[in-house]
Amino acid sequence: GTVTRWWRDAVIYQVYVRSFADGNGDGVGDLLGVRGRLPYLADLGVDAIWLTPFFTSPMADFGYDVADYRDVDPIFGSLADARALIDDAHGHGLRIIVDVVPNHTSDQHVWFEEAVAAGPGDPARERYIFRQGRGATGELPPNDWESVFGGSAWTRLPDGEWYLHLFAPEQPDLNWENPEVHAEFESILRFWLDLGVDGFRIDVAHGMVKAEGLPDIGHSDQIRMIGTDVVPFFDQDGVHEIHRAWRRLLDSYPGERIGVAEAWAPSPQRLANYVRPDELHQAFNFHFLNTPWEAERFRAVIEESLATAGLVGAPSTWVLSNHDVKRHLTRYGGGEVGLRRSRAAALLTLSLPGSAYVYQGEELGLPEVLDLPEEFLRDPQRLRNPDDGRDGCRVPLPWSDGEPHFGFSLPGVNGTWLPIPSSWGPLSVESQLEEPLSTLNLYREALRIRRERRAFGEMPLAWLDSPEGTLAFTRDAGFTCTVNLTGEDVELPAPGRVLLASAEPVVQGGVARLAPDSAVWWQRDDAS
Ligand code: TEU
Repeated sequence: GTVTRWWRDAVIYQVYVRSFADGNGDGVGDLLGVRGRLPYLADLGVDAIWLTPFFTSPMADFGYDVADYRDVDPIFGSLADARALIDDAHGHGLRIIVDVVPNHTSDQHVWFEEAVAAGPGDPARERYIFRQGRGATGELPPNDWESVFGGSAWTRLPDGEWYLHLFAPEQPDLNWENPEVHAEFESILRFWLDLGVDGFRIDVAHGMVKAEGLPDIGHSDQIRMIGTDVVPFFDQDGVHEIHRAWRRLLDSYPGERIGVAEAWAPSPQRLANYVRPDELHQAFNFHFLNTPWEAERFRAVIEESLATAGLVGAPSTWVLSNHDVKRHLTRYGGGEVGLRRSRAAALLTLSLPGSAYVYQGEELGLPEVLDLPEEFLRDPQRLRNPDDGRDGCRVPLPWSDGEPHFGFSLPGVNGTWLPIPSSWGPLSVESQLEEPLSTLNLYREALRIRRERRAFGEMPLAWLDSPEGTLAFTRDAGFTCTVNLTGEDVELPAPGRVLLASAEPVVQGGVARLAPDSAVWWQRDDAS
């Protein structure tokens, strides 16, 4: 088909299906709910939607434990709903990316049930990673690997064998040494490609291949957010063969279907290996997730990311938040300061070269919910660290102030799966649409300007000299972005007229006074 390279500067909106919109009135978001809100997403101005897993699942990890990759969990709807959603989205000019989870299945996947029933030595166990334990009676795990969610990465069955799970015990790791696993996943990808999806977000794309012999690590502090450690279960060279095979499969379909890697690699260079022209199209750039609010730190991350992107010829893919991390408004200090900074961060990331991911609710300036009642907390990651749960970034969206459950659910519902804070009325979509300077309108306007300048994403960035604590760079024809990351007003020569601002600067006699923690998009009028 025609090569549009649409993904190179696309803005992709992450829908956490469970918390986006509830179409059937059970307090849990679903595909029908997403379908009903497609006009909102089209109007917002994003190019594509990434849907988090909606496949059949016992929900031990809220859908990242898949029991049937070719069907929809009843809580989210049906296969017919998925078809209708894909078609409607395309009707609105929105592409659909689905989440594929190839590192592990659910423990209720038929393959795992067969493996457990079959017993030691049976070929059914070779789809997973089963081993004998150590110690006199095999009472110790086969090696010292720890699960990302805490505790040993091994669980023992009553028959004495242990199975590997890099995440929860309900998420047994598949054995990618087994050709049957490859064949099965290629068939799953085809299933969704045939239904018309435009690509896949590949969960734990760095994890499928484990080092030969499953060697011990020998030290405990194993996994970090952006791993600097080399561990025998992440980022093994062999994983690239899988992604190359998937790229060939994607390329055999018309319309540029993409793969985006959720990969954690020990260096930007190692991460770049996932986005070679014969491999995946994108890999999330997670560096902003732990960049403190300091101009020098942001500049360093941007420069390093652009340099790596340049090396591999694939654009960077900026991320401020997702369903696994504390929302950036709260990371940036919360309250008024957090809001100011997150609005500025939006204009900064949306004017960088490459593609950007927007996590649902960041366009509303939602904070992390830090005081959810104990009885609602069910994220398995809490096992590892009670303060590190991911529930607070997964609270349902407020759609309208006046309605029960802020319009997330239908009126008759008792409650939403996580309660929406009563203070969120003014943050609702409806309220913000009426407020010209709202965060939602800031995003809508930014995305409109981006879309008008189709070449925007591909143009190189050139830094301008600017006062300490600020960033300034130009892009295409006379466009400049300035960011003031200090808590004070800062003056600099006005680089044009104001196109859009997270907080309006004062411009007088060619000098611009930038408000604290603010970003401004400027246009030089003499530019062609
Ligand atoms: O996340 C992979 C992953 O490594 C996360 O555990 C991440 O490091 C952590 O949550 C950061 O706090 C993916 C999914 O995004 C996540 O929701 C799943 O729980 C996980 O895979 C297992 O499928």
